[in-house]
Amino acid sequence: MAPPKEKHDHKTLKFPPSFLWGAATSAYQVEGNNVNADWWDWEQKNQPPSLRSGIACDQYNKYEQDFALIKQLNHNAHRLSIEWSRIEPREGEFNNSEIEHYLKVLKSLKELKIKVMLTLWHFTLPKWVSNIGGWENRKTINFFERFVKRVTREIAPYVDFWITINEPGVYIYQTYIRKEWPGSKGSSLGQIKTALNLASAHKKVYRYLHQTYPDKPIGMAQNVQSFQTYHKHSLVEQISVVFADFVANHLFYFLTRGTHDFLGINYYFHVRFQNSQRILPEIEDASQGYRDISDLGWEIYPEGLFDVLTDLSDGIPIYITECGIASTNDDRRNRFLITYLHEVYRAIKSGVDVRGFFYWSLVDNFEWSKGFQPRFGLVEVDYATLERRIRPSALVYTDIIAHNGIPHSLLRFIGHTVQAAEVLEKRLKEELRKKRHRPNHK
Ligand code: IFM
Repeated sequence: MAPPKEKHDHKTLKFPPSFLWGAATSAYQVEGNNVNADWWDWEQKNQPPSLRSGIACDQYNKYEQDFALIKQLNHNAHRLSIEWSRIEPREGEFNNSEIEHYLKVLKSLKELKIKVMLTLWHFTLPKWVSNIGGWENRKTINFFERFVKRVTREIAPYVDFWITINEPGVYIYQTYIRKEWPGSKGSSLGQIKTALNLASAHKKVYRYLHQTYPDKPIGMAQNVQSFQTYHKHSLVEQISVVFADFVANHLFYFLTRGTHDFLGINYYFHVRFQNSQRILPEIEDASQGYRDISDLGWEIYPEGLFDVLTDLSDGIPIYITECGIASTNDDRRNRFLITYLHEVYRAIKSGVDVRGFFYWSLVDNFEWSKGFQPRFGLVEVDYATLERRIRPSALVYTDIIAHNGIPHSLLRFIGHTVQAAEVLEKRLKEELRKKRHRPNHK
């Protein structure tokens, strides 16, 4: 595929040639009317109408329009998923017209010369699978494998990279620990079974795809997080960092070792452990005053991306399969893109083999139990009319793509970030000073 036309500028921080630049979505979050999925029923029972997915962005019908935007914005790659519950709405009954639909979707990306990264499972299950216990039931592994075999037979010619499973850790956390998502039976054993079955499903499907389509790299999209202690010399906080890093960032890779052609990394979270009066340390709430945060209260911490990339790098290529910010008025997205990509650049310069970046998300979409309020899109969706409007930050990303790197003209934003960081640092110091003077501060 011809790379986007590059602009020459000696001061540009250049990325490797043939770097993939794109955005990501998932079927349930953008398509609309996925009535055969477990989420659909759960929403009708548990969520007020404003938090139900409904027609979502209607991308099921508007995919050509959205893909034209991808082209217009100069992306050379796109990550998307297919919806199992559409393709196999009842056990063993495959809906050919839905397979046809996805063939059209994928073909239209290929006609635009866009590299396709396809996710085979992104959080939603057909109702009939959820009725037998979902991923807690070992049978789901074989059902998933059968689905993958059936559908990839047809769509494989239009796919360049496979992602087997999206964010197994987040799925378990939201379903079993937070209990904010459908599927929880509330048992810790269920949690463990789910983790092991997801790992087995990845391995099974990896082996099948690897053998059948040897030229198409396969990975898993993992939510990885950067961790930090709040007080450098707190042993409890140090232990928490090591433990959390293993569970969140390494456990799934460990369970599925040997079955990754690349590491797919979704990066959103920087976590600071803060020793408290309790036995276990607390996680600092970044929205309490003096951190730079997104609309969801998630800390904006670009350096964490450098840390996880250098930590996970072990010779396997890495694709950043998701990284994005919820910002309704788009005010922080420019700086987000530049500073996070600057960290990717630094990681590459340090020897990490990063080969692509997929911003989350192309368009605003259904953010699961939080509904449509969080706005992650490079493109705004007006949910009343379903009209799409390109946000200014999308053009900053386009500029970066056109330079295949960060041009000098954009680097000045990083200067602003340094200033902003200094302001935050002063506020933090002040906060710590106040804390030290609190009578019961340890
Ligand atoms: O919207 C989600 C996506 O489904 C998985 N990764 C994180 C995104 C933002 O929360």
